[in-house]
Amino acid sequence: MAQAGRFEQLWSAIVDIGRDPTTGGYRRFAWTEPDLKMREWFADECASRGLDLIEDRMGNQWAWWGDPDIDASGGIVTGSHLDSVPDGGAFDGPLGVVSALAAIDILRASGIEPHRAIGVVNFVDEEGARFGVSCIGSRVITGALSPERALALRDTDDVTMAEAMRAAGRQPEQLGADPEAVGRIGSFIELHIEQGRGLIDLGRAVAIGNRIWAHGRWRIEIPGEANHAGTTRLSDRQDAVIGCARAVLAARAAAEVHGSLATVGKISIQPGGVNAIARSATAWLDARAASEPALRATVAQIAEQVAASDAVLTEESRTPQTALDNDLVARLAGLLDDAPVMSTGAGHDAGILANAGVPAAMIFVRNPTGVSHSPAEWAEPDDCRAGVAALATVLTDLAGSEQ
Ligand code: HGY
Ligand code: MN
Ligand code: MN
Repeated sequence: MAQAGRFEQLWSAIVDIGRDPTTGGYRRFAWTEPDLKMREWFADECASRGLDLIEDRMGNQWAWWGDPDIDASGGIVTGSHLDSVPDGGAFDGPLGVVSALAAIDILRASGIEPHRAIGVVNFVDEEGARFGVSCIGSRVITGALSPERALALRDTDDVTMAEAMRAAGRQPEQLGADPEAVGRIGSFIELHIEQGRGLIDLGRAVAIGNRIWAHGRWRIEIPGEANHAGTTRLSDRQDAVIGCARAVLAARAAAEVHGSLATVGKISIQPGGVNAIARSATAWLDARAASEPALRATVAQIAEQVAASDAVLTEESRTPQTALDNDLVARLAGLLDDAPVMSTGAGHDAGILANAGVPAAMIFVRNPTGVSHSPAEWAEPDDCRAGVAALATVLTDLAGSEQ
């Protein structure tokens, strides 16, 4: 199928950008060179399709086929993100952007003339891998995150987001809520690789996403007393790493009690000497649950447990349990041969937009490994093509068109 070639051609152009040759994982952190290369690739592909590319105040890239401003109800937008977690997989984010471009190619090859503008978006810094807060691009433009807080976020080299954006040739002082950009979205459909095993077990290539679990990130700061590892009696120690270990085990215990998920995937120990008892430690907690009460109870239990180490727990970001748009989900189910409908514990820009009142839904593509945020993440070419075909069907229907 000619269009299949377009998907492979798009995919092969980015597959090496930001990939670590030793782990096979990707390091495409916001505003770093790999991210800028992905943004440039996106701009070139949009230009080659005659799409009008604009950047909003946050640096999100929007490529339009048709003018979204002529229709008060806005355009039909699809897309996702191009940044990654450390050693992330190839598909988380890019599959949604590549599939959006490939779906437009299918519509054009079929002679479709959309009655409503169709947009493709690349949301900046969805993973929050560099500055610690996820979905920055969609949170800032919807007003869910203040520009002051966003610009002051720092990476592990103490570089602020403002400095990183400036170094990438952007004007961070413009950053802020962008009702104009958000107002152009009539509906948002995000295609994303499934980050779990649902579709394998169901034997289907594509599902529809209707709900996103409540989730958030908390920083746990544990104090200690620096001292010599070889001369300090155990009874005289205030070892921050012991407190850190308690936090990690408390997270797992609370998740087991409340049927939620709690993870500590990042720890920083100061000063970090092999023969020095740590003066402080920081652990970042990622907690998620299918319901708000379960998430609250999980975090409360962890907070209680870490208090014993005089630790301070601070919320860094939070997304409430999010129901995507029921009408849109039902319409997609009708269009996609009654594809299964499923919730996800993974956060997405679609969820941030939904919480800002934008009708949003998701399309998931089967991941035979069920693994994500890891180089092991995978999607078969046929399933990728099934995702593109599903997206093309949905865009054709939503953009209201005739051949
Ligand atoms: O963390 C998440 O759920 C998403 O990958 N940002
Ligand atoms: Mn992700
Ligand atoms: Mn993602």
